[in-house]
Amino acid sequence: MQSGAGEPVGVHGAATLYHRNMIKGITWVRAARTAEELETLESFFSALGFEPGKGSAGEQFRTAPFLAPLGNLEFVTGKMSATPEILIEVTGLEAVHTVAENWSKKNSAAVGAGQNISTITQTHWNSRLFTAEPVPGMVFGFWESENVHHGKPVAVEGDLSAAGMRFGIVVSRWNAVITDRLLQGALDALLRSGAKKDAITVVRVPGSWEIPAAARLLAESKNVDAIVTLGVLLRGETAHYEAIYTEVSRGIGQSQQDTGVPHAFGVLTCETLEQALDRAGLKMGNKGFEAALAAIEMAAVKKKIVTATVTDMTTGL
Ligand code: DLZ
Repeated sequence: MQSGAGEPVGVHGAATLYHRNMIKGITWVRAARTAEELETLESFFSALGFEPGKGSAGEQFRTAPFLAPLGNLEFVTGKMSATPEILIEVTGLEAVHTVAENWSKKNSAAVGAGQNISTITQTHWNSRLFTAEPVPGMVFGFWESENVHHGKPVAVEGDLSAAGMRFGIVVSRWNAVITDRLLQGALDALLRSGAKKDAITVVRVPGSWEIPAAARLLAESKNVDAIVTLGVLLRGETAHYEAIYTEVSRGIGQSQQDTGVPHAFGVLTCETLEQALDRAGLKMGNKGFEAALAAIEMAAVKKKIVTATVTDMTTGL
């Protein structure tokens, strides 16, 4: 069956049509009993690295959404272990467990928190799981499949561990009110992902125009595994905006291709300062953080591809 916007896209048996384009996502809503509980939950899920969503608030309520890249509904019959209703699939279960335990130790004074991170145990569904109860009565299961390809097409992918890697960040001073925030975001992502402070070199350049040249010098120094480029070009305030943007993006791309060192692109192109602020941490995430994650992932992908054997590279799709 042809797939198109809004059309049925699949047939299971004779009559089961599903409309992939109409289903947007799953939101599980759970009421915190007090504002303090809500704050504890926010603190817990932030510590675990969940991306915060855009919450809402009124006179009598406030929401704290957290986003995950994937959501499923799953129904079960037959053998059902005492599994929490909410299961969060992760990669690196031990690392997540450590973060949860550390959070728990720091927050033992919070409402009921501090006691309830279980040990990691084996499940009967070929996975390992631990449970966390950051506030009383709200139990979350964190699990990792023993099949590393669970739930995803088999592919060579980089993970998001920056441990043992070296990074260069090239950041422009032009519009520093924005680029400083991008820099903070990038540093936050690298450090949270396990990079050491002394494994990060920050190079400041006058404006975006100068980013490619500095990035290339860094890449050619062979002292970094990946580079994060950060700048902002404001259309309204930049004469020859198109020409500058084209050259900056071409130069960064060319440096990446010529040197083989991954360069993440964190140069914002915005109409206004307000738009740029939104993308530097106010309303639309922090593009510096995102660029740094891309740099980590690409450095890891490069390492895998370079060191892989033919068997490693056979994805068996
Ligand atoms: C000159 C200039 C202008 C007008 N606008 C911007 C901008 O919006 N963002 C930016 O990063 N840099 C700008 N610059 C500075 C140039 O990138 C460059 O630093 C100078 O032309 C000196 O070579």
